[in-house]
Formats: sequence, C-alpha cells, structure tokens
Amino acid sequence: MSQSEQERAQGTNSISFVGVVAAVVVFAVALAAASLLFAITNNDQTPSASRTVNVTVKEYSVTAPPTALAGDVTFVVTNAGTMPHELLVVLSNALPGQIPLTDSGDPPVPVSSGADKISEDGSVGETGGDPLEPGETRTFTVTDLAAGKYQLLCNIAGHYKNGMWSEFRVL
Ligand SMILES: [Cu+2]
Repeated sequence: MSQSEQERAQGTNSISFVGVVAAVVVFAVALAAASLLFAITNNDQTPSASRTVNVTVKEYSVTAPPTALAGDVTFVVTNAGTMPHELLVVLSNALPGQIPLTDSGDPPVPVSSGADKISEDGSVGETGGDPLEPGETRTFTVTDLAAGKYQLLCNIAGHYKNGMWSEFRVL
C-alpha cells in the first residue's frame, strides 16, 4: 500500500468512525426522547390504574397491592380458596392484623365472651351479600374512598385472627 493509499484508507476509516459516532448520538437522543414520552404517557395512566385493586382471598390470607389513590376505587375480589370468604375495607389505626376481636354473629355484634370477629363500624365497603364461593370473583366500588390507613380483611368467624388481612393505604 502506498502512502497515499494509506491516507485514503485512514480517511475512509475516520469518516466511518464519525459516521458511527453520529449514529450512536442520534440513537441515544431518540432513546432519550422515547423514554421521556413513555414517562409522560405512563404518568398520565397511573392514577386510573391504581384505582382498581385486584384482591385474592383464601385460607388464610388476603393478597392485594399496598396502596391505591383516593377517589372512586374498584375492588376486584377473587376467592382462590376452598371455603367461602368475603372482603371488607376497614378504616383503622390498629397495627396490621391487630384490630381487636370484640364481636360475633351475623351481622356481628359486640359480645362479652367468645368474640371471633372485629367490629364492622370502620367498614367503608365490602363484597356484601353472601360470602364468595370458591372460584367466585366479585367487584365492588367504594365511592370517594378517602386517604388513610385501612386493612382489607375477611370477617367470617375466626378468619381475621387466622391471617386474613392485608395492610392498605389510600394516598
Ligand atoms: Cu375468610
């Protein structure tokens, strides 16, 4: 290779190098723009997404997201267990799983002994009616659910004590 051929070759190489750098920069800018667009779009969609709360109840647990946004919140409750369950949304400052058992019966009323349910005074919404049979899914909406500290729980006799609760904050 003569010196002029080497210069041309180097020249070609440096043009290619500049081309690659330019392509990388264009790609990076496009990626940044795409990320920004996604962030904006995603942010717009977040509020409605977190006003739908999917809940699974079974022996003996309540599985749900830890938070939702205040407003009209829809709960989609599925009984994945082998016995009937229900779901209540209860406003409470008690520690998770520590709401006192004071009641019994259906509807629950205070009792002096043999309590196996919590008081439903703090309940702001529930599946209602008959408990959900195994495999059943039921939806209910709490209108204007206020910010605060809640527990999602099953108040069938003994079920709360056995672990059917989930800490839930409305933001
Ligand atoms: Cu239950």
